Amino acid sequence: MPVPPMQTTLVLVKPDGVGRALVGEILARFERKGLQVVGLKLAHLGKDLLERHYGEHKAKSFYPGLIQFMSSGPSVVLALRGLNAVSIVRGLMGKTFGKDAAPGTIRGDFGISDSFNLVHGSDSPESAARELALFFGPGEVLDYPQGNRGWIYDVAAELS
Ligand code: 3AN
Repeated sequence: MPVPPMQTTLVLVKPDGVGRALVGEILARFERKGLQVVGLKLAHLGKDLLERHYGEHKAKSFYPGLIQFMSSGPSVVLALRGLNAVSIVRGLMGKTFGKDAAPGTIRGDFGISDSFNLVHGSDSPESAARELALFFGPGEVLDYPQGNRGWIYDVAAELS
């Protein structure tokens, strides 16, 4: 069966998501959409790694608080794969601030805060490649068959 062109993207369930016991709920939304989990770990992220990850925000006023928050407890680090995975994840996450995010999105359904916004998702394929290399070592992102792919992508119809 042909495999549609796939993207892999980096998602973090941030310390507020872990602390509020929303990991299962958040991961379920990505899985139910049809994205494949190809990397997953729980990690207490260090400041050095976070400073590299959030380097583009270094000059922003919220940066010290962001690093403090993100290093305050464990996060779940995910690699998710699927067709258009980067934009699909961003859509499921919702707008940056919970108070603005639409109902039905993760941030819209579970938060109001600007700072504690539950999830991170790479904002472009280029960012995804950079971030996946930051958070996952060799062999930690796996290639394996997606059992439900025939239903997710209607591969038979693409053949006809
Ligand atoms: P997104 O995560 O939606 O891509 P970015 O890239 O603009 O948003 O911001 C990165 C992170 O910085 C956000 N997820 C949020 O945690 C934090 N952040 C952005 N703007 C603010 C702000 N004004 N106050 C507090 N935290 C912020």
